[in-house]
Formats: sequence, C-alpha cells, structure tokens
Amino acid sequence: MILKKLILSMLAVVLMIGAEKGWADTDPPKPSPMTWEVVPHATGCNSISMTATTASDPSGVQYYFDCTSGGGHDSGWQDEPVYEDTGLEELTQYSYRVRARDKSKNLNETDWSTTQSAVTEDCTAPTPDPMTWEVLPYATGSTSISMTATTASDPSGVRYYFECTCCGGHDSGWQDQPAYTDTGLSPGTQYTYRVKTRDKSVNLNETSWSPPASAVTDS
Ligand SMILES: [Ca+2]
Ligand SMILES: [Ca+2]
Repeated sequence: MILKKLILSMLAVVLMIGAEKGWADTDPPKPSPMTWEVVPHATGCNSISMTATTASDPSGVQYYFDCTSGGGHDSGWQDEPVYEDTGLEELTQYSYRVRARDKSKNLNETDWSTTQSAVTEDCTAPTPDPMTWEVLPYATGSTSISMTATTASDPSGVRYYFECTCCGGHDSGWQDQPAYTDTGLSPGTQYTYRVKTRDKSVNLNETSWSPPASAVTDS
C-alpha cells in the first residue's frame, strides 16, 4: 500500500516535470489557422510590413512569415508577431502567409493563414528625365503662346507643369495634358518657359526641368 502510494506520487512528479518541459503539450497555439492582425502593406519602395494576430499558448509562441511569391524573404522563426520584409523591388507584388508554433518539445504548429499580397511603392520619376520639348513655345497671336511637352511615360500615370520663368507670363499648374497655351500676354514681348512632369504615385516623383525655351508674341 505504501509502495503503491510512493509509485503514484513519483509518477505525478514525473508528469509535472514533463508538463513543465512541454512533453505533454500536443496542442498548437490559438488561433489555428493563424490570422492577420494587419495584412501585408507597402512601407516604401523596397519594403512591406505585416502583423500576425498575437497567438496564445501555455508553452509560448513563435511566428513564421512565408513569402510565397514575388521573390521576397521568409522571416524564419521569430518571437515577434511583426515582420518587415526589406530589400524588395519597387512597384512589385509580393505575397505572404504566416503560421505560429509553440515552444514545447513538440513544436506544435498552427495551420497557415490566408495568403495576402501587397505592392511596393513607386519611387521613379517619369521618362524622359530631364523632361524635353515636343514643340517649343511659339506665338499663337499677340497675347498667347503655345507649347507641347514630350508625352511622358510612367506606370503610375503622369502630370505636367509648365513654368513661365520670364517675364510676367503664367504657370500652368499641374495638368494631365502635355500641351499648354499661356494667354493674357502682352504684344511683342518675349516669354520663357520650362516644363517638368511628376507621376501620380503617393510619392509624386518628379523629373528635372526641361531646358528653357522662349517665344515672342506677335506685335
Ligand atoms: Ca501548445
Ligand atoms: Ca513612377
């Protein structure tokens, strides 16, 4: 009887130690499948950040972010639920999924989360850069001068800005069209212009100015 009690209590101690070391843990962290707290999103031209839901497990938790397409990088197993993939190409789509595992001896893993994608930002100005003229400024009467920039190209779309640098004409403001006519000018007067473009991305990347060019209104 005493022997039986002794064996039972020893067994209990072994089980307790086992549980402490995680041998008895066969459950993956929750939630499983893993979920996203913040889905992948661009944090610049060369980086994408993402956050997994903070998982819970009595044995502690690690996270693994897997880049499934686009040629980005996996995180490896890490303690933090936040991951930023860096050294990426601009304007490129990358896809990720995440799973968690516990720190028990069994390393129980959750199922993968859904796969989510993000596109890195645009950080390149339109071409040509510097901007060039398609048609140099020329008088279209005694009070107006017309001009046309080269049609620029950019995956994010393009806007044009014509500036009158001399003497008393008007800037175009940002506009979608590559042609501009400055009106309300004085007869027989010389005006000078230059043009630049920018894209329509969040970064509004600008080209350098074109060379200046002048025209004289008709007398
Ligand atoms: Ca567990
Ligand atoms: Ca661009």
